[in-house]
Amino acid sequence: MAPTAVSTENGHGENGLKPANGKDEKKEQVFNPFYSPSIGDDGDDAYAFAEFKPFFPNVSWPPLTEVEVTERGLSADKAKSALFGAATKVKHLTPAIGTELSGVDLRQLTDGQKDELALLVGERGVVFFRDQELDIHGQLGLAQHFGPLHKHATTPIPKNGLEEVHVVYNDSSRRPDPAAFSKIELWHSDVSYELQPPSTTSLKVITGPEYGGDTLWSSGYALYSSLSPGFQNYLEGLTAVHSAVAQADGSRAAGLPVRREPVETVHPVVRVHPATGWKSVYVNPGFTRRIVGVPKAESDAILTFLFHQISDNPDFQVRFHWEPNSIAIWDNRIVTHSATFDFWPATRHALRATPHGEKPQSVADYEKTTGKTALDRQLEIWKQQGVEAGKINGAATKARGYND
Ligand SMILES: O=C(O)CCC(=O)C(=O)O
Ligand SMILES: [Fe+2]
Repeated sequence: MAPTAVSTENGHGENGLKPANGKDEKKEQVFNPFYSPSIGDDGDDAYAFAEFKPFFPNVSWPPLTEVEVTERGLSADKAKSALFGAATKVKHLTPAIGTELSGVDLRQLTDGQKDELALLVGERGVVFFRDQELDIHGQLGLAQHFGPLHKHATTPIPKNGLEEVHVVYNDSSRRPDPAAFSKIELWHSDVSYELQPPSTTSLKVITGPEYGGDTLWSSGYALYSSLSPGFQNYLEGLTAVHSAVAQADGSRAAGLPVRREPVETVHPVVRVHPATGWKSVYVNPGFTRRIVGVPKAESDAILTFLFHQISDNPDFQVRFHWEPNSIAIWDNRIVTHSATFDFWPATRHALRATPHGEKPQSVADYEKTTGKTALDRQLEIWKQQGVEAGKINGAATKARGYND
């Protein structure tokens, strides 16, 4: 297969492995390491988190079926008084995306505070916590408050067999090959090809480098708000195909099991967050392959443009430097993310818990089922701040550029 499409979720493998059929076809096979997860580790069993090192069980799971999800953010106190009341500091990191909460112990949250957290993550895209003692069982329990847990079809689970955990692991024994892929391909929304892609997803770093290994998130709300009204309207009527095929092919090419057959699902290009009611662009370089019902060249041009806005526009992004015991909780429905791979030969190890969200709702679906009007986040924020788009006190402000 030509390396035209990519999958991620921390995908780095190595060259020259035997194909799954056991035959030595090395010479004929084009092996793109970007498609394939890390295999094996440094063999250090004395490592404190050895039971969470990557493991690829050779099992077979049936296709996913529809599951019921209750949007917790809809039950939340909009002021988030209980959650913010427990925090010593609430620090927004950029206007578009990202908030760090200090002083909160995620083990102690009440159900009401969890609902408020769901809403906060739905508004801010990603929320960060440091010094968290929450263990993986607590992390799974928190995720389960937001929805039924997702099991990944290809990425590693921990050696202790917890099938709902997605393991992110790199050590000195595998050096990521920066020549194998372009950075734009790494941006993704987790498993967006599923019928009910994830909502409020958490990642805890348990071992990490002193510097390097940062993760970036980009806001789909901000991307939507940045577009012209005509283009927003055009995108709202479109759907796109999201595919798990390249990710599964990558695993098979590395001789790894695919635990569930890959799926392709059509989702709206603009989806509405059920709790905030805000519109967000829902495509990502990792898994979105084409826009349905438009000429291929048009689909390619639009997706390329949107993918570049996701990866190139720093005004939509936040970048987080992890310490051991940092946890990020992001809403996969309205952000994309990308990890950096600049830390070899250090070890970086993290565990993810991933709840299913609802079936993505288009603007038309949302407005029909709720009777509400879907909104542009930026216009709503400006309204709260007492300004209209481009105006202060009713008078047009002069646009300015940047020419330093
Ligand atoms: O390693 C990271 O920071 C993120 C990896 C990733 O994409 C994920 O776990 O969803
Ligand atoms: Fe991811």
